[in-house]
Amino acid sequence: MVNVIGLGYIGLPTALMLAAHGVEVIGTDYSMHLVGTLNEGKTTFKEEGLDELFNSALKAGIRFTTEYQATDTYIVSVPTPYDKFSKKVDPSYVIRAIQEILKVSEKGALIVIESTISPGTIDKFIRPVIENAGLKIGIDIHIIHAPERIIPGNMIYELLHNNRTIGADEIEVGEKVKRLYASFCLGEIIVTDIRTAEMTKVVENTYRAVNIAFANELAKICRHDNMDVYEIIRICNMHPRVNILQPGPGVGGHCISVDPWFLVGDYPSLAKVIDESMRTNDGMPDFVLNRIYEIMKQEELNDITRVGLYGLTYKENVDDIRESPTLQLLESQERHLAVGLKVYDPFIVSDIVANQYHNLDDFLEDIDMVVIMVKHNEIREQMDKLQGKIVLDTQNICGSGRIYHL
Ligand code: SAJ
Repeated sequence: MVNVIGLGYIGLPTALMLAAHGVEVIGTDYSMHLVGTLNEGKTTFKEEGLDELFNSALKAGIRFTTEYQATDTYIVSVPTPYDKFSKKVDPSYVIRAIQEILKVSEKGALIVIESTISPGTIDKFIRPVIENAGLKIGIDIHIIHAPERIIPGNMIYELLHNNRTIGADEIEVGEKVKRLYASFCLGEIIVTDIRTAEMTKVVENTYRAVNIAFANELAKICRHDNMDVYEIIRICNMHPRVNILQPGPGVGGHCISVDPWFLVGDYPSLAKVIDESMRTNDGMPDFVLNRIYEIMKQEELNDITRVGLYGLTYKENVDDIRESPTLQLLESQERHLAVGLKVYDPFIVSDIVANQYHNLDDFLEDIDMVVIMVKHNEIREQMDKLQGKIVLDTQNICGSGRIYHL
């Protein structure tokens, strides 16, 4: 039986996928509310295909509880926040999960950590926890790192199809965990050592962050001399060895905007390009706020309360607002004492910011200028509603009209 610890964005789909493919699974989360919701037969976030997978897993007998289970295999997918000042990973949730596991685990149990951790975390923080409990790693407990790689918005497909990395101390243990994931994973599964697995995960997200920062920097250069950054990137990407990502209003989510900081935090004098890239991305919400003021001036709009931000989530078609560029922009706006921007997002039903709307038509009725922060399908499908509005399109999705870009 596999006990999946942490039933959030990664743990839940992973637990469901294993259960739906014939593995006996019990999911554990410390939140009674979350476990209660799952036990009522409801999922806890929106993701394409998640509800169907949930039903298959329920039929296969998956169970949810707040208790850690006595078993021989654990998958840990608890959050790993980072400290905004030191830029270092905070492994406390993982440590606590391991401590709880050690109280009930069978001798020789496998503990697979899926949570993203900074390179060296297992050596520095996890091994000592096990050793201090008087247990021998490799005999009493096996520690494995199998970092998740799925992208919110396409998680279920990627869970099935992405290649995976498994880091283990002994090859046989790695192969055993590989067989577990191969119960559903159609991609290639590479077995390597733990340090390499830790590093590859952070490097993948760092590569993407640096690429986006490059695109954001190009957007600023092009703005300076009124060039079309999108056309330039489009043409450059026709070169067989160039693949530049898209500029945007900032980089959010709990991955690309966080993981690269682990490298900056651990190697401050070495990770220079990464450090500068992260600052570039983090500066984008302010860049958008400046664009808003510029355009208002140009269009002779004096009332900031007639400007609305479309989109609160960190990216399109998800309901996750962690590190959202829109929230960062609103924070900056408060610092500038220019409070009053209106906000709407079809994925956010509860009230989380001031001046928030819950209906596209009401939102549009009350504003003269729309800032498209997120390219949700809803707005792509209802572009005609933007007619007559001034639009700052940070996502390059609008065709014609009084459109401004980054
Ligand atoms: N973004 C841009 N320009 C782009 C692409 C994205 O500005 O061209 C922005 C998005 O709007 C968003 C942010 O970047 O604010 C991050 O979004 P994303 O779609 O690039 O990535 P995440 O954070 O949702 O998921 C990433 C993925 N990593 C990689 O593709 C290397 C995913 O595979 C990882 O599993 C996930 O991080 C994770 O959990 O680590």
